[in-house]
Amino acid sequence: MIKVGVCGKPSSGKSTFFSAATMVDVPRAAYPFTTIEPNVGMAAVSRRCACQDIPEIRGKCRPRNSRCVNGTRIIPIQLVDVAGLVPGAHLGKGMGNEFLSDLIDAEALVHVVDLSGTTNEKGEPAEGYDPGNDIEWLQDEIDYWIKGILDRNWKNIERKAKTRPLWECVFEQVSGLRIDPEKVKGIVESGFSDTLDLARRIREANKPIVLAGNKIDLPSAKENYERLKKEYDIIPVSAEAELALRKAEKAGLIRYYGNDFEILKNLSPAQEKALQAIRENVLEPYGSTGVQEVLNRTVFQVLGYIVVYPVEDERRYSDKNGNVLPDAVLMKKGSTVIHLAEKVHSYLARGFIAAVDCRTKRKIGRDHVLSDSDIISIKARS
Ligand SMILES: Nc1nc2c(ncn2[C@@H]2O[C@H](COP(=O)(O)OP(=O)(O)OP(=O)(O)O)[C@@H](O)[C@H]2O)c(=O)[nH]1
Ligand SMILES: [Mg+2]
Repeated sequence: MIKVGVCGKPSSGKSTFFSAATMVDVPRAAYPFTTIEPNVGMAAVSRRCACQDIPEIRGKCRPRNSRCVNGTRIIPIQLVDVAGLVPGAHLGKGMGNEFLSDLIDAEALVHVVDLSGTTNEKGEPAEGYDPGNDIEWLQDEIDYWIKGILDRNWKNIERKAKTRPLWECVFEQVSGLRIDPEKVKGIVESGFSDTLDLARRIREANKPIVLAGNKIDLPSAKENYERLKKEYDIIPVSAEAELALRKAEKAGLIRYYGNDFEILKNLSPAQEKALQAIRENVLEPYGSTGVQEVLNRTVFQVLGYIVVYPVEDERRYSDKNGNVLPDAVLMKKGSTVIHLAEKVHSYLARGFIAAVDCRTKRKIGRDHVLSDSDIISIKARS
């Protein structure tokens, strides 16, 4: 399963983002280092469901590994929330950077930045702090953490490299990062000046970072966002608003549509005021709270995943029990039919005979490259 890490300075709203995305209740508070041990939970990405394109099955999905809600397919991913990082963490400041090993196998990082300027670089209360200061140094701290892994093992790497290619020995030490060996080969063979340089290039290839500009509900965040969006690709987010809306929905108070909500029950004046403020300060100006947008952008745009629907019955778009579009599988762009077969079940790959593109009813071979929203039936000897 895809794993995404949530990181940033203390009090930027990482745990609130995590809670809003997973609905797992974890401690959240306005003092630094509320989180020390990592929180792990299931979040989801969302995409228009393939059932929407095919009149016979529209709205008839019976998913097993995901959900289809009003024509949107909701597919689980794993989210990890960790302690806050501060500048100089690699020198032992704050909680240090060793806890980043909780993110070692994350495929991408969401960097939660407090755009409101109400907390300083250590996450302490402040006024008029420039969040522009928080964007770049986090990358350096991650680089130093990877450098730490390399340095601890460097003697070993050098010794082994006497008889084997250097890149292989480097790869062995960083394979926990779930990095593609070919990428390590390319980086090592193109030359590097020191282990920090090597670490930086491994991070760039291995841990893309998506910027979540949090606390956009606060008036001071708006100004900072308008200024910083010219320089950075930053998504406006209100983790707190998303959490409030999802909790209100869970309690049956509202129906939440992502870009707006409908009140279902009589609310107290305070509840109504709070929800109306979310509508005016977040949903209307920004179109959403940004939490789902951050996860979708991370998985589909930055990591380049597509959604593919494997089925057994190509006419009914179902498994053998008649469940329509039972599974939605996240595959890397460029994956082929045989990659899908391997992912669904090893016997499908071993006994592969042919596959059918269920939309066109055409036969396709093992090396056919998959497209987003493909519905594929694989025939194999059992
Ligand atoms: N206004 C506003 N406040 C927020 C938002 N997200 C989080 N906060 C507040 O910011 C404070 C810190 O939130 P946390 O989620 O605990 O922050 P964290 O980054 O996990 O902090 P540490 O675990 O200490 O590193 C809390 O008081 C939250 O209520 C938001 O979107 N808007
Ligand atoms: Mg936290």
